[in-house]
Amino acid sequence: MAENTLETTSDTASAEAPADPFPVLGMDAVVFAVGNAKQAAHYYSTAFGMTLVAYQGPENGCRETASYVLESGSARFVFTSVIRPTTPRGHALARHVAEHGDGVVDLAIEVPDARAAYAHAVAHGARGIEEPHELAGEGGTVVLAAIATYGETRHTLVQRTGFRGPYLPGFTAAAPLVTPPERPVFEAVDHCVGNVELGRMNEWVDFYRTVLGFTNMKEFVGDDIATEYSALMSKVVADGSRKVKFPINEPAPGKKKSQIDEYLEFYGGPGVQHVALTTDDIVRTVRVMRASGVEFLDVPGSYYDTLGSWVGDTRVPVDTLRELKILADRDEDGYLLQIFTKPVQDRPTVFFELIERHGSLGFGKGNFKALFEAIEREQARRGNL
Ligand code: TYF
Ligand code: FE
Repeated sequence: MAENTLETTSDTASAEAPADPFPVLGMDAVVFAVGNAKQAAHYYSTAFGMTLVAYQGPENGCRETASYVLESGSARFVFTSVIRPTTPRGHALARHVAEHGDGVVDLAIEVPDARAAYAHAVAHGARGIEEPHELAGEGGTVVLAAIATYGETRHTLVQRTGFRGPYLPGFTAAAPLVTPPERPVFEAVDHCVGNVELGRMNEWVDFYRTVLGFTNMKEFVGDDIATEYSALMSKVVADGSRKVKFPINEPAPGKKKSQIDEYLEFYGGPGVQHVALTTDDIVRTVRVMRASGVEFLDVPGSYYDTLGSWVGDTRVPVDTLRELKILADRDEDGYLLQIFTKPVQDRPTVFFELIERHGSLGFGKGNFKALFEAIEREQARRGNL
């Protein structure tokens, strides 16, 4: 009897997964502060195949800023610029753009309960920026709260309940700027990478572990790779369901100036380095984007001479990978194809990655040498090596 009870108890315990301390539904939006949101909306429409869906500005009651919301698959980007620098919010945004250039101000996360998420984060050491507050309209409500992360970046926690509007209350639906592509050029946000100062990567990894209940993913760049050629250290944290993945980089002292130091110098501190976007057809995506003038990192032909021998068969023939400068990597779970744009603004700061995953949960560790050498060539061209 006693034995039975005990067994029942332990069976129940092992059948139920431990409750996720910080449930997450996915990325809600990547929010950029830019000098000219109108032109950014045009670039991301024509060059990245995104579709304008919503707008907020002086025409619909916002006197300080203009914001454009663009989508591709489940990915949502918001571009905001200041139109009146004399108001407090206008002033803060103008100062952000003056200091950092165009950059990411907010990695907004959709959660089932924003009040609970905010309370958990603040109770575990997060700096609150916006207390939870509810906005109503369009058939439902949205609860927003925000916490600070590295640099001047924040995480807005977004809870949508029955809300049917195009983005948030206050935004109105907008027509596409150009004819939308028949199929999205990319599908979703895969991961968002932060650059932090020398020696602070582990602090930020601990922040995500304690404040948001995230866990480490196995991929990391340690001392060995760092001193050999990458000049950076990197660890990846993700929420319990792996819907949101945040690698964190710090510079590593090496023979040459780290690409992370270059970023920190030109961004004026820590911030978002790259946003990776998933595609189920990277060849098509890269052809479309190259044809629209997006620049990608160059990869030497020698990379492809040996690729087939270690990466094995991939969906895309090596000759096509070589033509388009797409990288490939394989691990025990499968393989991935990936490519990196050059920085998309004048400062050598924010860039994008396109990634097509076939089982692999990694980040392209096998490509770090080729990738970081390509980045170093770009650094040298800019006179920053
Ligand atoms: O997200 C990642 O970890 C990979 C690898 O400057 C990477 O995309 C890391 C640092 C970097 C470029 C790519
Ligand atoms: Fe990446």
